[in-house]
Amino acid sequence: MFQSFIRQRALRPLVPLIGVASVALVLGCQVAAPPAVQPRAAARTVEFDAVDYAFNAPSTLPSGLTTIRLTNHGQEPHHAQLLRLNDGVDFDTFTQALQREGEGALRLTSAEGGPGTTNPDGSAEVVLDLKPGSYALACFISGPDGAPHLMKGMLKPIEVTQSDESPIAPATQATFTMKDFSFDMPSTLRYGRATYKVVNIGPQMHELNIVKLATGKTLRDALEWEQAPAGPPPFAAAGGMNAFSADGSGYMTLDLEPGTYVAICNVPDPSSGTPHSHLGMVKEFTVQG
Ligand SMILES: [Cu+2]
Repeated sequence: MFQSFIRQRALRPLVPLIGVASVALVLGCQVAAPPAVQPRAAARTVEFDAVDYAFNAPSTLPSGLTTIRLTNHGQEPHHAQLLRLNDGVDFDTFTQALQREGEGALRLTSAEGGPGTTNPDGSAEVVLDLKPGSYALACFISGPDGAPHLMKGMLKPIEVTQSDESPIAPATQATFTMKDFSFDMPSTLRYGRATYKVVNIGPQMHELNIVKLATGKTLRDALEWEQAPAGPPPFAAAGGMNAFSADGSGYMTLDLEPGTYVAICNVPDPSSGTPHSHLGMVKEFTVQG
C-alpha cells in the first residue's frame, strides 16, 4: 500500500511532464526551422528634421524598405524629396546643373518619393524601398521671395548602401494611383492613422500632396491660391507623398482628422509648364468621423 502510494506519487507527474516535453519538442522544431520562415522585421525608421533652411538627416542609409518621418521645426512649410542620381552622375555635377538650369537638372535623376509637405510643427511619414545609389535630398518649396529652399541650403547628399535585410511591407488600407493626369483613389477615407500604397503609372513624374481645406473654402479656392498665392493659403498641408518618376511606388502613412481634403499634384508639364493640378490632377475627398 505504502509502496503503491509512492509509485502513484512518482507516476502522477509523469503525465504532465510528458505533455510539457511534447510542447517543448514542437517549439524546438519551430525555432529550428530554416531562416526563410523566421519572422521578418517591420521597416526600420529614420528621422529627417527640417529647419529654415537645412535638413538634419543621416548621410548614409541601408537599402530596402525604410520608414522615413519628416518633422518640420521651421517657420515655413517643408517637404523631403529623394532624387536618385543617375549612375555616373555625382552630387557636385547635379548641384552645378541645378544652379545652371533649375528643375531641368532633374533629367540627371529619378524621383524616388519622400515625405510630403508638412506645416511648421507637423510631420509626414512614408515607407520607401530604397535602391542602392547616390541621392540628393531636396526641398523644392519656395517662400515669398520665390527661391526654392534647396537653393538656401535644403539640399543634402545621401548614400544608400546595399543591405540584405528584407523587412515586411506595411499593411495598407487602399491604393492611390497617379497617372497623366488624374488620381485614382478612394473618395472617402476613415479618420485616424492608416497606411496607403502610392503608385505612379506615368508616363510623367507625379506627386501626391494632401491638404485639408479651411472651413468654408473650396477646391476652386485652393487651385486659385496655388496659381497666384495671396494671403494665407485656404488649406493646411497634411503630408502625402513627394514625386515619383514613372513606375515608382511607396507607402504613405496619414493621420487625418475628419474634414474635406484635396489631393493635388503641382509637378509642371514639361512641354507647357502648366502644373498638373490644372490638367486634372486634383481631387477632393472626405475624411469621415
Ligand atoms: Cu502630376
